[in-house]
Parts: sequence; C-alpha cells; structure tokens
Amino acid sequence: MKDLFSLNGKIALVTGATYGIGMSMATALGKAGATIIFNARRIEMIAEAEKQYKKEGIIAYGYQCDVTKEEDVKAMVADVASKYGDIDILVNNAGIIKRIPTLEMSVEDFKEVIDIDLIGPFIVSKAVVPGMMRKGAGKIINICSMMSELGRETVAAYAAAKGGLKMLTKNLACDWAEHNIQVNGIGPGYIATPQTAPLREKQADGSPHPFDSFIISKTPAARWGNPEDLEGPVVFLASKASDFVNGHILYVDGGILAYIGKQPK
Ligand code: NAP
Ligand code: GCO
Repeated sequence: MKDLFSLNGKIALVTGATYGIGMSMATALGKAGATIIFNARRIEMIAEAEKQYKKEGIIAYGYQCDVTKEEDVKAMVADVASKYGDIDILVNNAGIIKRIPTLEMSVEDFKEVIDIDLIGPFIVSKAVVPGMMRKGAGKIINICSMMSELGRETVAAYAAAKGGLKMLTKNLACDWAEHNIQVNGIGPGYIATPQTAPLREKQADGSPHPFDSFIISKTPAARWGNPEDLEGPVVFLASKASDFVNGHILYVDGGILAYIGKQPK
C-alpha cells in the first residue's frame, strides 16, 4: 500500500513554492520521494527557500521564473529536462489575489490576476505535457480555491480566475487522459498563509479581525486551515493512488462549502 503513494524517482515542479501552500506541498512531495523543482519571481526568496528545503532533507532546485512569461517557462522546463529529466508531476500553485471593490478595480488589475492565476497554469501545463507524453504518464494538479465555487465582495478577479481554473482543469483532463496524464485540482478553503494574513490581523485592541471570526463561524471545523493540511491531498493526487481520478477538484476546506451557517441565536 505504501508504494501506491511513493514518488520515488519522480521529478515534481511546484510553481510559486518559496513559501506558503506551495512550500508545504513541495515538502510533502519531496518527503514522498520526488525531486523538487520550484520557481517564483523574487530571486532572494528562492535562495532562502532552497536553504529551507535542504534543512527538511528535500532535494530542491529553484528557478527565477514568472509563470506568465511563456518563453521563460519553456526555458525553465527545458533546463530541468536537460539536468534532471522530464517533469512527471506539475503543481500549478503560483497565484495572487487583489482585494479591490469591483467598481474600483482597474482592467489592468483584473488582467494581472487572470494572467497569473489562470493563464499561468495554461502556459506551464502546455510546457510540461510534451515531456509527460514522452514518458507515457503524468500528473497535473491545479490549485483552485473554494472561490472556484463561491464569491464574495472585492475578489471578483480572483473568483473569476479560480472558477476558470476549475473548468480548465476539467478540460485539460479530457484533452490528455488518453495519454495517461491525470489533471485534477485542489480547492483549499481559508488557509493561514501570507496571502490571507491581512484577513487575520489582530485589531488595535488585540481582538480578532472581524473576518477571522467570520471564517471561523462559516467553517464547520471551526479553524483556519494550515498549509500542512494540503500535504496528504497533494501526495494522493500526485501518486499512483489517483490513476483513475480525472478532472476532479478535491476541496480541502474544513467543510465550509458544505455549510449553510449556524442559525443566529
Ligand atoms: P502566497 O503565500 O501569496 O504565495 C504565493 C507564491 O506564488 C509565492 O511563492 C510567490 O512568489 C509566487 N508567485 C506569485 N506570482 C507568481 C508568478 N507570476 N510567477 C511565479 N511565482 C509567483 O499564496 P498562498 O496562500 O500560499 O497560495 C498559494 C496558492 O493557493 C495560490 O494559487 C492561491 O490562490 C491558492 N489558495 C490560497 C488559499 C489561502 O487561503 N491561502 C486558499 C485557496 C487557494 P513571488 O511573489 O516571489 O513570485
Ligand atoms: C479572500 C481570501 C480567499 C482565499 C482562498 C479561499 O480574500 O477571500 O484570500 O480568496 O485566498 O481563495 O479559498
């Protein structure tokens, strides 16, 4: 049974894995046996992340690469193939959010979120799939969101991107299943990372942020998720254990999508 979840000998690319959810998932994939390739835009974070991975005993190689720059992505994938081998597992994790009321959001801001969160995964998937086809197998895991299903004020661009990423996941699964490439998604709920830090900042009087209390009340598990909560799900979708799972979005959200909310007292 443990071989079912073994990633020994596999090459895994996790985009945006210098910290946060990406680093946790990359660490889990590394502990399951994969060699980790990761990228991000800020070179100083890459060097720091390589030290962190090494401390965890993970073999990891970092690249400075923006997922929206197709030629740079292709060059990174070619360099990985020449040095370490074709990529077996791709986790499209890199993503941003801009919390701006819709009427105040510029088209440029909207486009930047779509570029990184939706077009980036398209670019990176297209770059790695030829190598997966050569190998006759591959795993692509797109990091969606509960915002692939639900919206809220100020995150229209993000929800549109993540909703699009859900359908891109399902469509790529249809495109490439016959090549034994499984394309699935993970939809985290509210996870405590730098991206959500502004939503959890203590108030001046030391009381919890109103949004913090709101999320706790809307989540049956009554807590924020931690990046470590994504480790098991990503190893499952990256391993032989999910070879007949295609086009599925696995929500890791403490039950928030299942919950109508507590009746007001
Ligand atoms: P985070 O803490 O903001 O980390 C984002 C990572 O992506 C960083 O490594 C960042 O590094 C990198 N990145 C951003 N834009 C990039 C680009 N254009 N090219 C390459 N790398 C890029 O985010 P997170 O909370 O860990 O979230 C990771 C993923 O999970 C995102 O897709 C997010 O939408 C999704 N998600 C998060 C939550 C949550 O509650 N935190 C819930 C659901 C889904 P650089 O800035 O140096 O490039
Ligand atoms: C927000 C949060 C969410 C989380 C996540 C929830 O502002 O509502 O940032 O969008 O990032 O996507 O699953």
